[in-house]
Formats: sequence, structure tokens, C-alpha cells
Amino acid sequence: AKNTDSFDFANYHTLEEIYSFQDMLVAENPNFVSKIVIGQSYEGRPLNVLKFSTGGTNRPAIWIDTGIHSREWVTQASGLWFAKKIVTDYGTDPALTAILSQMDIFLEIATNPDGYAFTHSSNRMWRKTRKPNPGSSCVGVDPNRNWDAGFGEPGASSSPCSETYRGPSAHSESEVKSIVDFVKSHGNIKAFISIHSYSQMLISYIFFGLCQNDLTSLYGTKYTYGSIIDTIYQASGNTIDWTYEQGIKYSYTFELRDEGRYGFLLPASQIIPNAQETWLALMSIMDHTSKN
Ligand code: ING
Ligand code: ZN
Repeated sequence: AKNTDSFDFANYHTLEEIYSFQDMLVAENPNFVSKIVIGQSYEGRPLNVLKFSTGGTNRPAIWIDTGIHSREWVTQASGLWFAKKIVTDYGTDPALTAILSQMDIFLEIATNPDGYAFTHSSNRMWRKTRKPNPGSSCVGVDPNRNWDAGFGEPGASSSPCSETYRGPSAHSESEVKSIVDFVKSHGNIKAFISIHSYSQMLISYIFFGLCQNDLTSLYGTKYTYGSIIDTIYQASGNTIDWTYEQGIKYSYTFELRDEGRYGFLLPASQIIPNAQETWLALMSIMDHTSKN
């Protein structure tokens, strides 16, 4: 694509295409969108975060990340669509415009870039980071078990070969530590939304019904909602336990489409509808956050 208007949101993209999309979006909206490099992946790739801001200094902010598990391709694809939606709706949609008059939005689309590159080059089902584990032939750490919140407790594995390997220590993964440092240094993140797939769930400690109804209103897609332990299974060291313990009350995980028919291999024809319905829930969370 030569610009973000001609970008094909209805298909999956490589990491290089995501990076070039981000640069085009910044170039097209220099007064509104900027790119912050919060760190480097294990293999040396930039960890890019898009910042959407209409001014102010260190405004209260919303964080959204997609793709921390690399094989969950509908999430990175939705992240691209959200980015374009924000620049399209700002100034025309009153609700988003009001949110952006008070708050900034930070969006990390390729949160695990090494893993994402690996899902294209070698193993479509790769979930973890790509850091080698000394003394083991198995590679990678589960970046949703590596956070310093109940780290090492039941609900994660101590075996490097496990898909839920927690890592040698909390925040051992640069992809995690870079977000930790960013959240702490920013100090004014009010809502933190970490997006996974699949199983159509909204996981949080609080405030479920509102955004759930919004999401279902568009295409009738049903999401279940509740706390981690009620909806999923015990999972120590996960992202939103850490953000919640940091005082970010509005900490959420989404599990996007579907319920398992295609799973991680969701047909590309579902990207836009899934992003659209999820956006309604995100708007609801952002709106609520801006008013509280
Ligand atoms: N599921 C999440 C996982 O890491 C999850 C479920 C979400 C656990 C939030 C803890 C907190 O296992 C997927 N699909 O990755
Ligand atoms: Zn996941």
C-alpha cells in the first residue's frame, strides 16, 4: 500500500507491512499520531507504540496492545484497523473526539515481533517470545506468564518447553519489561487493554455488562465475561494482574473470535467484522474511563 487509505485491512500482513503502515499513519497525521519506540525485542526489532494525542502533557491515557501471543493473528490485524479507525473518526465522531480531548491513546500492534516474524517464516502456531533458554533446546517464554504478579505461583509452568513457561524471572522478557518501564514512567495510564484470541471473552475484575452489550449489538456475536479464574483458568504472572496491581482499575483482556472452529487460523474475511464489534466495546471502556 502507498498510503493507509489503500491498505488492505481485510487481510493478514507481515511484520514489515505493519511497520510500514505505522510509519505511513504517522507521516499522514503528523500533528496527531506519533511513534514511540519503547524498547527492542530479543532479536533486536523495534517495539513500536503509536501515540494518538491532541495535545497536553502526560494526559490520562488508554493503553491497548495486540499480538503479545504471536499466533493470534486476528489481534494484530484488528490493531491495524483500530489505528485507522482512530484517525478516521477523530473530528467526525463526537464520542471519540470527546475522549481524545481529554485522553491519549497508546497502541502497540506488534507486541511480540520476533514471534510474529516466526509465525510467517517457520511455525504459524508460535505463541511465545523467541529468546533461547539456557540448558534447554526449547525456545521462548510465555509473555502472558512473565509479569511480576503472582510470578511463579500455580497457573504457569517452570519448564522451558511448555507453552506457558513463565521464564527465569519476572520481566525477563524485553517485550514485557519494555511495557512495564513505559507504564511506570508514564504514571497516568487509566485503562489497560490487552488483546488476545480466541474464545470470545472479556476478562476483567470489574464493570462487564456495558461493553459486552455494545459488542453483541453489531453482529450478534456472543462474548462471555468475568474474572480470569471464572472464565479461563488460573494463570499467574499475566499482564492484567500486574496492571491491576499497579492501580489501573480498568484492566481488561479480550479474547477475540472465534469459539474454536478456526481458532488461531481465523479466516481473513472475519477480521473487519471482529474489529468493528470489538471497537464498540473499546469505545465503551474508553468513554467510561474518561468520565470516571
Ligand atoms: N489466552 C490467555 C492465556 O494467556 C488469559 C488467557 C487471559 C490468561 C488473561 C490470563 C489472563 O492463556 C490466550 N489465548 O492466550
Ligand atoms: Zn493469547
